[in-house]
Amino acid sequence: MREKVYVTRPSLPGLEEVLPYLERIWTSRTVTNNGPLVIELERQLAEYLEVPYISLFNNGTIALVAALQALDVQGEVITTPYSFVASTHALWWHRAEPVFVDIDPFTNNLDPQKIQDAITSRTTAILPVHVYGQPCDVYQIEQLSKTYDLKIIYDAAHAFGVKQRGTSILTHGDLSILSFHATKVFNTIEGGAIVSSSKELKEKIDRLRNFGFVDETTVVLPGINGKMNEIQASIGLLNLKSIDEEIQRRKEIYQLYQTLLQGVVGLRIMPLMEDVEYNYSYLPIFIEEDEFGASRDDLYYRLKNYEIYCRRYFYPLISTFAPYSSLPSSKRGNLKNAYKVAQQVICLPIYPELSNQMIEYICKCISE
Ligand code: T4K
Repeated sequence: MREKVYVTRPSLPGLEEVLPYLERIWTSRTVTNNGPLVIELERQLAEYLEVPYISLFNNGTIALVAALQALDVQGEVITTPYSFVASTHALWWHRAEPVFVDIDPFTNNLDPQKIQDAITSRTTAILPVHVYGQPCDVYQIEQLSKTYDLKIIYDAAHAFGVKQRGTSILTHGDLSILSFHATKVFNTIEGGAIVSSSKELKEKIDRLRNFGFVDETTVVLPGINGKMNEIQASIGLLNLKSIDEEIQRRKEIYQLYQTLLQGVVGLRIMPLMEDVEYNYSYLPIFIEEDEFGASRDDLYYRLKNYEIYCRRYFYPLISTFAPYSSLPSSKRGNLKNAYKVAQQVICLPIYPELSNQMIEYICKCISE
């Protein structure tokens, strides 16, 4: 029987590498609350990612909520319907009003012109997402932020290590949020982070993730429990050792898929930009039903029959989910590109352990 293939598999360090960390944690009895391993991982990540400050969190969703709190975002926030639902849920938890704007079908990210058209006197911020690690148009978004005095929080859950023009994509905007969930390029099993640009902001964020405490008896902010624990941090420290090889292998896999699928009519792979260093976190393909001869869903279920478990990230659109479907900006006519792309997308399996032989098999199943 052929092995089952999933859209991703978490990279994990060897058990023999984990055990010394566990012994250290057990001996010290410091298991959470800004312990030494969390502090060390923050130091190493800031250096690796080339960012000024980073605050680790227990997951990316709580990091998003804390980021909105840190910047005291209120009123309307412009965001994308084409993302994982956590991007908009964070706005809801913060009681900000999501305003959905259509995407650029080339990058799958917010279209800056449409952002501009949606700005009102109640808009205070933009929450763009670097979907699949493809950078948003950070330069135009920065211009909009200056012109209209808007805060920018990037959901960079997919953009670990991505650079554009030689600079980390995480240095744009007021804050960037990362996810270190098991399904991500770099994982701490569950985890996340906020990248910030000043010592003051990092201090505020660090307080927010620890209930707002400044010291034993002083609470200055309505904080949350967003702390990463020492076991998560140890997995992060170990995974960081092999991250460059991980990304290199993902790149090889991406290129092999590109080669094997390039002749398939009606199938398009997400284009890559020349000035970007990618992390190859996802491998989205887009199916043009008329030319391909089958719908995206036909292909999705057919692959499932072969025990190839792909995902339709990001279908359905966030704007169609019950909490958001009655918003004026959720109207289909407002989100034409997002609707089209969401009907066409399938994310194919990509993770370092995937063999070339399996990729050839997957591509054969697709082109059949
Ligand atoms: N913003 C964006 C843009 C995001 O994409 C996400 C999360 C967030 C914010 C929030 O960050 P976190 O709070 O999650 O840190 C997954 C992940 O749960 C989620 O983290 C991720 N985005 C989203 C895109 O994908 P599911 O429900 O599709 O994952 P799941 O559990 O079905 O896993 C997918 C496949 O991965 C499985 O079929 C098998 C494989 N897998 C998964 C896990 C968890 C394994 O092999 N082992 C595992 O332990 O949401």
